[in-house]
Amino acid sequence: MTSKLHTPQTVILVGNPNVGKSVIFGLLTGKYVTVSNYPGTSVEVVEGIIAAPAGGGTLKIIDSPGVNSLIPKSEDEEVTRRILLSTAEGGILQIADAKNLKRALLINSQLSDMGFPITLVLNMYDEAEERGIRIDTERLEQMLGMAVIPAVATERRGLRQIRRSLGQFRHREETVRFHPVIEAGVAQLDGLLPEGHLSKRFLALALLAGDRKLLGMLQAIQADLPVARIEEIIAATAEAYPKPLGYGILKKRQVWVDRIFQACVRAAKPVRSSRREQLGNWAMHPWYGIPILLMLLYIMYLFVGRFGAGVCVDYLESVVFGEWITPLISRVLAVALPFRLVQDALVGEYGILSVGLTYSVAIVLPVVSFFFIFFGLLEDSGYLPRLTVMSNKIFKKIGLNGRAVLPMVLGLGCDTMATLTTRILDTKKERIIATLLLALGVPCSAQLGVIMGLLGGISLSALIVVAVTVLLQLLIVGYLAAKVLPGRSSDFLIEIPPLRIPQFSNILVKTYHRVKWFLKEAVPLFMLGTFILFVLSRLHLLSGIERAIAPILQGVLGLPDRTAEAFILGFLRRDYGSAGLFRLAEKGELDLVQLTVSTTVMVLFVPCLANYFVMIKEHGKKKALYMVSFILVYAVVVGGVLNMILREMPLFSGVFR
Ligand SMILES: Nc1nc2c(ncn2[C@@H]2O[C@H](COP(=O)(O)OP(=O)(O)OP(=O)(O)O)[C@@H](O)[C@H]2O)c(=O)[nH]1
Ligand SMILES: [Mg+2]
Repeated sequence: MTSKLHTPQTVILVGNPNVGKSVIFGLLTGKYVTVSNYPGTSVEVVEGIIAAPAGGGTLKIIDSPGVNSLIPKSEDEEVTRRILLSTAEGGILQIADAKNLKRALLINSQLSDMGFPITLVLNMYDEAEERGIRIDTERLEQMLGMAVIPAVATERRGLRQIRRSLGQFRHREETVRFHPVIEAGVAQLDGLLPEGHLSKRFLALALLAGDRKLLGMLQAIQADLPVARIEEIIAATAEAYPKPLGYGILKKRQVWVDRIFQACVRAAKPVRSSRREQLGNWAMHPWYGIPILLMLLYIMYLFVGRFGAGVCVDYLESVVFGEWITPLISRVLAVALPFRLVQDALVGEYGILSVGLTYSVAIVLPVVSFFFIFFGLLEDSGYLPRLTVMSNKIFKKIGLNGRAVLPMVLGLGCDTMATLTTRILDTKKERIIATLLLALGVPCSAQLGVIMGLLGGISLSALIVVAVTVLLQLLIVGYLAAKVLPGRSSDFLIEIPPLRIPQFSNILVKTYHRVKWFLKEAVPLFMLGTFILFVLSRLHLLSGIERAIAPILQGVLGLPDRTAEAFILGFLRRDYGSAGLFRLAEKGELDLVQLTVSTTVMVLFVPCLANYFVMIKEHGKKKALYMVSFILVYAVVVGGVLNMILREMPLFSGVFR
């Protein structure tokens, strides 16, 4: 094999999912990107600029979503392929999980075929060593014709070599040769494909392997692409080859991978599984997994609900805001701005400060922060993919791949982000169902915290009724959507990372960034919502709106008119809507049944504004509108039925007395 040195302007971090690309990106650029212990953390491309190591000029570093193949199956893989297609002068820093070298070699061979110069980082070397895996890196360098750097990103081991390597990528020119029939097809396609920086050999192989989307993308580059002729060649090659072409190409690559793996990797006798591994296995067991899940939920309830929403909120609301901040502001305002209207707008019944700020900072913020810490621990431990495996059976019943559990659980952090994460799902149908269910019935951290802390504090049975009702709706709607929507579901496949002890610093940084995000995105909306209520009440429109929807509120849901306020706030953010309900309950305007019904409707109610925008971005205006209209009607119907049951059935009314 021949190789030559190459200095690129752009360095793309590419690799299988969950191998430490984002940790390395963060170390190289100093820029924050989310790092978690489950595949599919990064779903979008992030860029950073650094000074070129050789001195002079800058380098652009790009972090990409993890891929298992460069012939994409899911949207996140598509994102990575697109960035490879569009980066002209690029070097690849391929990040591999040293204990899973075979998978990395497979994409290494595809990347080489694309024509990129590459450096291979064997990350997670610590875990490979623990498992008795020995890699002959010199031999690997020779066989691959590229630099190979062992690294432990979380301990910064290997970082200096990685930095130095950024100036020097080696170009490998020859890779796997395929069956003569396939090679003949490649040669024929060669003349028809557009000149570009991606090698025509790779394009031809991808087309033969059945990558339909690629043809469209190439057509966008070259309008007069002889599509018919290309399809003819693909068909003729497929005809002449005894097996599916994609299979033949993959098999040959695997032979190449195995040869290199055999030559360079020595595995000691497999060590007996450790206690941590055992715990990891229990966590995904269909039976043992359940007590573990319940225990975690209970710990979460104690940590977020009792401590965060109880102790911390009490202190912040009654002491910090109630005794210090609000009176202080009122006093200052009385002197500085002695206008009744301004004072009302700031500290009145719908005051931006006395209500908007107090509610977002004194009530929702502490709850959300505690949730973020707990959730970060779950993310980094590697529990979430195990939860996915455990719940796969149920999810399969409702037509969703078990992988969809991940976006659902992430939705508890933030539905908007989770809607983006649905990209890891393989089929359109699954993405739509997951997006719909997220918008329908997965409360976000803030709303969950508010409900758990406040409703749980009033009545545990009410909390359980809300939870069971909402879960039931997720199952029903998921099941029906799977039946009604066209399209297919895919097979379940997820890699299970080892259980890891979360890194304190990562939890801290992650929570900090999430809290910052909350302050920046949510708090202004809270204030805006309060202001809208203030204006509406001043213009005497609020009572008009309340009267207009009274037939639904009173007639169907059995709720007082004032709850309209909370639902108006709910359009902006559902957590704020829920907080508004509790405010009414505190004032004695809602009884327990009404609080339970309204809380349930608020969970099922329309997604928050940000989530709605992401739905439009991902699925288009029409589908987003359909989903939201459906959800709105459905929420009211479920609330109506729940109201009837709770009022009429002695079994339930007993619980609520
Ligand atoms: N033990 C060990 N853990 C590591 C190492 N590098 C990264 N990790 C952990 O591996 C997990 C995944 O890291 P990420 O940087 O999010 O991985 P990624 O490749 O960006 O993942 P995706 O974006 O999902 O494709 C995190 O929990 C890291 O803390 C390492 O060298 N050793
Ligand atoms: Mg990542």
